Amino acid sequence: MACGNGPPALTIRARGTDLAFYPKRMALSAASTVTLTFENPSNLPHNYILVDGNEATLQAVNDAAQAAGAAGDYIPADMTGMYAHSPLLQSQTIKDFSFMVPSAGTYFYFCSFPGHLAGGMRGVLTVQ
Ligand SMILES: [Cu+2]
Repeated sequence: MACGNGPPALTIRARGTDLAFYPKRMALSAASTVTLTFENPSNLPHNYILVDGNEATLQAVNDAAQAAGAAGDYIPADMTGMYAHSPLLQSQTIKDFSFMVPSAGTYFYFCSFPGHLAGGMRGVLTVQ
């Protein structure tokens, strides 16, 4: 979790064939830039998309991601409802990405690779 001195840094992981993020819950401070290290030692491609804490937004962004398709790495070109996203990580890769933490509130993150949201690959970010 982000605390103490220095820029906040967090690690998120996928595992094996699980359709899940570890951790499933994260907490950050508002108005900071965070660097997230995404480790994907699993057997599947994954990404991380941060959206507002609204189920309808989550589903709409996931629908847009499916429309973007493999050619778009399942990431909508239109950032509507999105606060940040990682690149698509192939199996056995690690990537860092940075983003500005949004204002205080509850946000959802999920993987838009086909079938992964339906499989439960999602989590909750709390910003204080
Ligand atoms: Cu995934």
